[in-house]
Amino acid sequence: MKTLAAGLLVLSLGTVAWAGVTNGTFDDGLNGWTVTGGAGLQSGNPFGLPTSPSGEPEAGVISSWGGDWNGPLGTISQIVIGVTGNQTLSGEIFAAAHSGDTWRNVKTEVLWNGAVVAEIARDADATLYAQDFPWTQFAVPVVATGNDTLEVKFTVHFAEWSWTAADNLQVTPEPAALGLLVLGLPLLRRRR
Ligand SMILES: [Ca+2]
Repeated sequence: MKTLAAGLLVLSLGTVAWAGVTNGTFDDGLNGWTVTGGAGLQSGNPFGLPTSPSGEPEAGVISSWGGDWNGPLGTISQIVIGVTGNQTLSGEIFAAAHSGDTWRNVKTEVLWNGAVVAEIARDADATLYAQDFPWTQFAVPVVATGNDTLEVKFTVHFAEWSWTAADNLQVTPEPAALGLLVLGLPLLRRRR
């Protein structure tokens, strides 16, 4: 009986792990993501990119003199399935540029169903490099329908160096929903 209960618990945890963002930490490379333009997997502090708070690898665009004035130089996106209702979208984002021309700016944007829900944008700076900037952690409320598009856009503008990156993208139940889940666990235990 105990084995059966444990098996059911593993099964339910497995289901929970499957729903939501696939490979949001990039531990499995870029699997699960649709990648466009110059976006790619980043690891080993490439060209000075600081390690993300949750740990490398990260995904992003790092470029010397590259850019696009008409949009992002690269994107990553995926369809988030199996999650509905009020959720919290969280993650870590980075943007920095090294150039004497401040207008060679950079931007990392996180979009949920096409709307920007988190972003970091910075002018270029002639005296600063990637390691002089912090990663930004964000957590924003989103409404999930069970079939939602998560996208990150990396915009760079021909600076001598541009670093844009993202990591640890997760969708988790908002605190109220999480409370219900925690309340439900003792009920399950009693039923055994
Ligand atoms: Ca990571």
